[in-house]
Amino acid sequence: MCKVTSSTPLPTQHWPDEFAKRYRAVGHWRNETFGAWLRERATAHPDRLAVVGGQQRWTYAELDRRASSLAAGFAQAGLQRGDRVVVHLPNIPDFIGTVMGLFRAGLIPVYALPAHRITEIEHFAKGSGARAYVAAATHAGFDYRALATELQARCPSVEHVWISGDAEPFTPLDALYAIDGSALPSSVSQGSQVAFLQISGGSTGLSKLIPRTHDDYIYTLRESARICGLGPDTVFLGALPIAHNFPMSSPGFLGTLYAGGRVVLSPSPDPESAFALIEREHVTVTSLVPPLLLQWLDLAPRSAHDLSSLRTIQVGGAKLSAEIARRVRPVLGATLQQVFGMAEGLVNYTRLDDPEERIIHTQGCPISPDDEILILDDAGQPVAPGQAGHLLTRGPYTIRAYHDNPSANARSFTEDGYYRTGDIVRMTPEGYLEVQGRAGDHINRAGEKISAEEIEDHLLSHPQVFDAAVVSVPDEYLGERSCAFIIPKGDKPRAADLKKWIRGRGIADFKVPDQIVFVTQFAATAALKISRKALRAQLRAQLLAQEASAAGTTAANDSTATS
Ligand code: AMP
Ligand code: DBH
Repeated sequence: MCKVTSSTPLPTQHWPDEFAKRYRAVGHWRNETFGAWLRERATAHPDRLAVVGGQQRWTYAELDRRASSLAAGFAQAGLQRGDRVVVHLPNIPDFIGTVMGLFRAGLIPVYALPAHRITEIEHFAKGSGARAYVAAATHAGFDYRALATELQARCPSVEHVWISGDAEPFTPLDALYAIDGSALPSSVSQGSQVAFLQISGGSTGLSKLIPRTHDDYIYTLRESARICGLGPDTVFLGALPIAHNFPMSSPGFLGTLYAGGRVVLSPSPDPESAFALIEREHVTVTSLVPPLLLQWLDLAPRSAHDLSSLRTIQVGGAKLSAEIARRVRPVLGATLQQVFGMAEGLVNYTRLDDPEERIIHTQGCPISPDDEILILDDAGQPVAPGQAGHLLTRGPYTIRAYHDNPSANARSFTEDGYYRTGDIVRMTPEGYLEVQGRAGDHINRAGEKISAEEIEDHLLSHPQVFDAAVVSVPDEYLGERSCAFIIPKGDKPRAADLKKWIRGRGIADFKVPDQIVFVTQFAATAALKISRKALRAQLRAQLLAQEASAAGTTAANDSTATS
């Protein structure tokens, strides 16, 4: 059952004064807000197309008008400045209309992915103290209205539900668009206030909520748009779910709108849908995760669609192999840009004019001259130049704390405010980062991060599971897949039933283990003393060795070194 709103603190994000002063003095933070810059763009070029999706084509003036209508509608319903609203929408114009409306009203969106289900949504609603939920009626065969009903039963603090599309029994979002919001101010917020809560990939346990301010996020939009060469001619294709931080802000749909360009939304990332839109809308840039890039590279040579408008293909979210990186320009005729970022802040880009080898082999360098980077060994000492170590960072757009989560904050931040990214990187002499792997135990499945612990907890509540360990396994296509090792209790369950059961727990499909291996025990030695981390490493090594011998390979598989 959800906590009531009043007991959930208003999200904040603070940098120590000396940092905040400096970030303002050098012009990173300009007290710009989302509501205000949208109005400025709509005034400067009202008739330019801003958002294209489905049958809809909204100009900047139209987007601005819709944002005001929704802002007025949310306020009329009783929502108050600072209230949190879970946004659970796919790639449709209503996503952008909704978040812009929330910004204008000083409400705080909490971004959920379309793949999330009741368990995750309840966690977000509860953790943020949300008072409202906005979703599409259906998407990809799933009915979000049923989820909304369940959510309200579990979380009475979620008083309002608005639905894009056929809303019964809830209120249609469309009804709010009919409200006249023209008397509202363009913004009621300050740059230093929290604009939204982003979701962490969940390195340990459940996802954490990431409060980002107008000042810090708009700084990344402005600089990302500059680094990526965006302007009025830019046509950005949102192919990945745009609730992800990458297609949202690096530079993503928000960076594109900030730069006065056009956002085209693809309901699905598959190359068939995307290629048709690229041809029709003359798309110039898009962002992909490595497995999706593989699909695009595979289909492009056989596709009848004209892709010649593409200038930049951004790839990030998970490590891109140099071999695949090399194919981007010859096959897609566009410049590859590697993007290594995180919803907590730090974003690195290869620059468009970097030498080809640097674009192929590195994951870029930070956005800001004020991004501070530490690469430390296990003992917390700086590594020698060029050596691999733990990446820690702080800067003008990297958070200093998660929302309302003291234990995660104690783990994830140093006393002097550095964020422990969990990534293992090395730095080239030119100051570019190469991601080597990560220290933690999450699974990076095609860019979606899955916490091993979260899935183990689900498995452990199954009556026929005695113990469970979930590990990442290298996968040719996904980058990594998840494998659950299970010690059964009593009768061994069937793997397929276990998967079905875990899906029935109401979690995102990408979290359901790809592979299940039953074992009679875990470590043969001192099982009680072995750490979870060491156990997972051991199980992964065993599996890889078995697979290698089954494939007749004699070479030791060393891929665990990076995991
Ligand atoms: P999240 O916490 O969900 O925002 O995910 C951020 C994490 O994704 C980073 O800390 C990295 O582990 C991973 N990641 C993002 N981009 C890349 C990339 N280009 N190469 C390798 N790993 C990446
Ligand atoms: O994986 C990510 O979270 C990510 C990748 C690229 C990200 O948040 C970003 C760029 O901003």
